Amino acid sequence: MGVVNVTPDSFSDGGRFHDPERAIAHGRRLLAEGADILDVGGESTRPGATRPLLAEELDRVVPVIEALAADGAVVSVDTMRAEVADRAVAAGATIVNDVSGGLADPEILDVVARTGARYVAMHWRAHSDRMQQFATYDDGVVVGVVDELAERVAALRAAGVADEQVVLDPGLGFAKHGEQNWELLRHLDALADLGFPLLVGASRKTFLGRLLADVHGEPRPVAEREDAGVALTALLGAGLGRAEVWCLRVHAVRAHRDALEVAAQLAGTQLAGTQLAGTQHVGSQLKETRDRRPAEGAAGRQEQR
Ligand code: PMM
Repeated sequence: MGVVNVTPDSFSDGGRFHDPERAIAHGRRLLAEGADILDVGGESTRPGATRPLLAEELDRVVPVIEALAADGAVVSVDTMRAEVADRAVAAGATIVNDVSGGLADPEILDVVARTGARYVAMHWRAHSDRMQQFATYDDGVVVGVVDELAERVAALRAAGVADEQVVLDPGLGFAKHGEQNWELLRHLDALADLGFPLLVGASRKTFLGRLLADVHGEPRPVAEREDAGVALTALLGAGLGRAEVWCLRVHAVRAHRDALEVAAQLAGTQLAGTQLAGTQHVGSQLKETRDRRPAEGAAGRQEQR
């Protein structure tokens, strides 16, 4: 999954693709690099971020989704808002990527149930302006994340969302401090035991920067974390997370794709059968979902993650 942030303030790509035309061009470039999915987002979720207005978010993402979906791309919308999810699906998105797992705007679950879109439920506790205050887990981060994602699954089922629509995500960097992210990555099997495909978003995040801190303890800057992210992709591809990862959300698609090719080759498997397991299979399901969609649509210094 390649990231297309249509935001003026994303921590990882700093507003470079804020203009819709540039965002569309960027999405096309990521497709050419081998992305299976394009994740279009209009709200930055870096720690400390304030939220855009609904109208701003819609203006940012809808034209980009329309253009990329018209190209035939599988598009996901990165939003916490029901209204944005609804309009995005009408514009051609087939996946709703909700970093709040339905907690920020519970009506998003009704949109997902009604449209049949795939739904990524990420582990989340609070909005970005205060989320790092919530990084306490009484029974450890793995148990906490698994239990809270299980609650989200119950809410999804109650709203009428089918299990086949659901993907789970540990939410690296969201209400988690450095080591907690590694703990989750070492125990992805505990999440996989919930019985859903997994999505992992580690790309360029601060826990990688902290790992590579300089002698003064300063985290490695965002622009210099890519190699560590690619190494992580290769190792997850090789199974070191102890579970199959259905999807990796990354910024520099080509390098990560190459890493997965290497891991698959070394393991003697086909890429689609390993790290991006089910991508082709799921891709055809997604296309069916899109085809089933009703024509008119269903209705100071900033901290880094
Ligand atoms: N991380 C970010 C945004 N959206 N979505 C999912 N499902 N998982 C993530 O880890 C995730 C996400 C923040 O990163 P960005 O600012 O680079 O987009």
